[in-house]
This record gives sequence, structure tokens and C-alpha cells, in this order.
Amino acid sequence: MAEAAAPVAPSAELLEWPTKDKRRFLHAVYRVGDLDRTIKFYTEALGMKLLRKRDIPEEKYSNAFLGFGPEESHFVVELTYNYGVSSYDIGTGFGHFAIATPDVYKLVEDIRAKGGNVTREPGPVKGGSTVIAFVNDPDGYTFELIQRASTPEPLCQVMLRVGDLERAIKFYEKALGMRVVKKVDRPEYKYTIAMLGYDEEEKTTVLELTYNYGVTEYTKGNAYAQIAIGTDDVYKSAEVVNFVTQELGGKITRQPGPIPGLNTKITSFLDPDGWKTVLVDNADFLKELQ
Ligand SMILES: N[C@@H](CCC(=O)N[C@@H](CS)C(=O)NCC(=O)O)C(=O)O
Repeated sequence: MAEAAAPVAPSAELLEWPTKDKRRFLHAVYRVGDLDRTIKFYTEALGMKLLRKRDIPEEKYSNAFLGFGPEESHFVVELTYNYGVSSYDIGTGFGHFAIATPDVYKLVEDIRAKGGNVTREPGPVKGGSTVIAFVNDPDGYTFELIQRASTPEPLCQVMLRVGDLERAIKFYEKALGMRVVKKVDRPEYKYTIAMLGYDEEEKTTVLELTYNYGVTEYTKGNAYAQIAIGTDDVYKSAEVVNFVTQELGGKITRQPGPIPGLNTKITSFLDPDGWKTVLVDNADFLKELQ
């Protein structure tokens, strides 16, 4: 019997594409049970701005985009409200979004004054010196507050838990062209974290991957959806992703091409742990904003 053909290795030029491409974190997409309630909390307590809203009645959902600056240059959150669905399961794998602020103590007081749920009081991170705090939003999504003198991008992290950190790092390096900008092992607390992205963590948003010693499985729930990242060529990008999934796992869930009706070109895929990323054509995305 003929054996299955080994995958043909793409050219070196194609494999380098993810690091040559114009990549940027665009938004994190997740579902909330009450759009107005979340908009109120994010604008009044967390200090975000409401950037745009859209209602798609034919598909029975609405979106709201919020962040600390315009979508042309900032990472933002894209909230999805599905008509009639008031709660979701966040699962155990999703970690948090993070907000960098010069004064965590002050922000926590402001959040508390607005009725926010502070789950970890401000103070140095266990095993380190950076002042952090944790608060939960009305749906139970966690926001880590991180003390930093200044930052061009306050919405600075998406933290996801993974079952095999080295495999996940390889995937985001090879398939998405990210770099490990920081890695910290805290054996006393039995976890390792890796920050991955396209620039230093003080300058832009990073993906924080957390490995808890011995934990290989998490639940994903149905609340958090995906991260969107910009690309200049969804077709080339998808070819690389497809090749990398053959080595490391994960799979393309949407072949590259325009979204019907919107014409924005995208491709989406799962990493080896099942976390979803969507790559969005940079030029099409800017047209969407106009
Ligand atoms: N078991 C933790 C490992 C990650 C972790 O502990 N991260 C640090 C922040 S980098 C933290 O949450 N520390 C808690 C604290 O300092 O109170 C998890 O899965 O969330």
C-alpha cells in the first residue's frame, strides 16, 4: 500500500513570512450577557472608551468595541451579545485580560467605588515585585491590573493557559511570527509564563501563556472566542499556519478568503491547545473602520 505523502516543506521565504509581515494585535473577541452593563463597567470603572457598536439583526447579535485608543493603532476588546443569551461559561483555560496603569491602588479604589468586584487586592505579585491586582467584570472575566509608569497600550495582555508551553511557544513563533519577549519560571508557585508578541511588553499587547506544572487539560467554555491579528496577506499566512499545524498540532478552521457580505479577508485556526486566532487583512480592516 502506498504511504501517505510527507508534507512538502514550503520555501524558506514562505516560512519567514510571519516575521516579515505587518503583524499587530487588533482585538480580543468574547461574549457577554448584557452589552450595556459591560459598556458601563468598562467605560466608568476601567477607563475605556466606547469606539463603535454594530447590530446584525439578521444574525441576532450585536458587537461593541472598546479600548484605550483608536482601533487604527490600539488593541481593543470586541464584545459580542447574542440575542437572548444572558450568561456564558468562561471555562478554566482562559486567564485574564490586563490593563497597565501608573497607580493600581488608585484604579482599584475607583473600580470599587463603581461597585466592581476586586478579587485580589493590590500588592506585589507573589514571587516578584510588580504591583498587581485582579478584578472581575460583570460576566466574570478577570482583568489583571499591572502597575507601569507609562505605556502606549494600556490593554496589554491576554492570558491563556496551555498544557505544553514549549509546543505552544513554537507554534506562536513559527505560525504567527511572534517572539518570546519574557519568560518566567516560578517553581515555588509551580508555574511558568511566557510573553509572546511583536514588540517589548511595555510597548504593546502580548499574549501571556501560562503553564501550571502537571496540568495538561483545561476547559474552554463558550464565552471567550479568539484574538484577531492583522496581516498583509491572509493566503500566504494560512499556508504557513497549515504547514506548522502538521508539525505541532492545531488546525485551520476557516480557509483564507473574504467574509461573505463584508469582503474583509480572514483566515482562522486553532493552536495545539485549541485556542483560536483569526488573521485579518490589514487593508480590509482599515476599510471596515471608515
Ligand atoms: N496558577 C496560576 C499561575 C499563573 C500566576 O500565578 N500568575 C501570577 C501573575 S503573573 C498570579 O496570578 N499571581 C497571583 C498573585 O500574585 O496573587 C494560574 O493558572 O493563573
